[in-house]
Amino acid sequence: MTQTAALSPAALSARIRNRAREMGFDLVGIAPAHPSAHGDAYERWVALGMHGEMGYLSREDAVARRKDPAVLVPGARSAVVVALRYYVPDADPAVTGDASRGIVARYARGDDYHELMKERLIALQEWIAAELVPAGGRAYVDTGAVLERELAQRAGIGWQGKNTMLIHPRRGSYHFIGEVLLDVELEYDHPFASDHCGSCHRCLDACPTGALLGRDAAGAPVMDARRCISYLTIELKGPIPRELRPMIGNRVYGCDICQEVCPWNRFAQPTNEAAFLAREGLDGPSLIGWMTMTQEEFSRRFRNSPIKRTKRRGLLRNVAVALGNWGSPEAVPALTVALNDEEPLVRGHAAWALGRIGTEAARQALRERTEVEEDASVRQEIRLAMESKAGF
Ligand code: B12
Ligand code: SF4
Ligand code: SF4
Repeated sequence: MTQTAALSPAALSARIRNRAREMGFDLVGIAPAHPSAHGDAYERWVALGMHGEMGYLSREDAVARRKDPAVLVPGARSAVVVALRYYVPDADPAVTGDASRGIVARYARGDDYHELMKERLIALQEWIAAELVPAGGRAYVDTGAVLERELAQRAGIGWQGKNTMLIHPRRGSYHFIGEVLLDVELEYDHPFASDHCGSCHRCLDACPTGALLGRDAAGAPVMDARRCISYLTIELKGPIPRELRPMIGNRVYGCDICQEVCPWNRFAQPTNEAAFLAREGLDGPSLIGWMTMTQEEFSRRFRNSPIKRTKRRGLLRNVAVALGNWGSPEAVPALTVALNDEEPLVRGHAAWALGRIGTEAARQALRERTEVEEDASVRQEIRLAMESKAGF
């Protein structure tokens, strides 16, 4: 412990802000850790079932923690909230319009941010306790029961746009958020009070699945997560609802559309974290190449990558959907391999894609698989795929 005289809350906050910036965080704000001002809005959202199968958002104990940081960290009085930018420009902007290639959301092209940010936040917390004040507390990034965007808004970092993202007026929204909850009193930033969306509704118009529902009567931006491509391609573990598959296009992991169209991201600064730069092959991968990826290749390629979250079967499910949306006969050989994959989830989505392509070779592959397929859900997919085209 190298602390000397007790510092005032203002002096503590000034030193913490400086230290967080020295550690590489782009934005930092400090807020009181009082209960959520929007806890009832959150509960309404959950009651409407808009969280889908993300059970961790609706568990009673987790809801109580989200509504009050002091339930999560007993004695919590302050939140040091940080944001770290992760924007990576497309190496080849033509990818977006090339349906034979997949689009991976920018946050997932490099290393997993959770560990990197958490380590840095723990180091910040340890520095505070060693150098400034004997504070107790805990660091969180994404996975804690914390309403991170509300805390960031309260810490003055930005506002929540109609796309539900936390947006900084000069830096945009391509930032991860993290926080340290502390049991000491600090000097606080002013909350970010204004809404800079105005009459703009570009994100609502651009969302391919209609997941963004605009602001409710209280001004909260509302998303039906069950329709969001990010949910469908990452969080949903089972089959993607058939009616939503055509709307996913070639987004194989997450989605950035409502950020790409947001005018506040025009001046987004590329990340300067080497860890967040796109790994080789993640900037517009060939869908056909990915469709036949083995478990060994998946494990090697996605070590310490956010993409490992879906496991191989989830990623290949998404790739099959994208190939079906491409609709090219060139995809039939790879989809035929996938139709015989060991994972029923992959086989079922490959069947759907082959049904969309509908060539004689695609139909032949489906017919052959029907002879041996034993899984009821895959048999159903094959039947619907065959019905979707004439000739069966
Ligand atoms: C569940 C979740 C998802 C779900 C649901 C997203 C959603 N919009 O709710 C899915 C899987 C769809 C998702 C997608 C993405 N996510 Co996500 N996700 C989360 C997570 C874990 C919880 C969010 C949550 O609680 N949602 C429920 C809603 C109701 O809560 P909320 O968005 O905070 O909304 C609040 C407002 O409605 C507010 N409110 C109420 N009344 C009022 C009134 C006014 C006037 C206002 C302003 C607000 C307000 O109260 C609510 C609660 O505080 C957070 C991390 C965390 N612990 O917070 C990351 C987080 C939000 N995700 C993040 C990211 C990066 C993404 C993606 C960009 C990834 C991708 N490229 O695919 C997409 C973006 C999609 C989008 N437009 O949101 C970042 C966002 C950073 C930022 N700048 O905002 C976070 C913060 C993770 C992190 N630590 O960096 N995500
Ligand atoms: S991330 Fe994509 S699907 Fe989700 S709300 Fe934004 S535009 Fe819609
Ligand atoms: S696109 Fe327009 S409405 Fe949507 S978040 Fe950005 S400024 Fe707000």
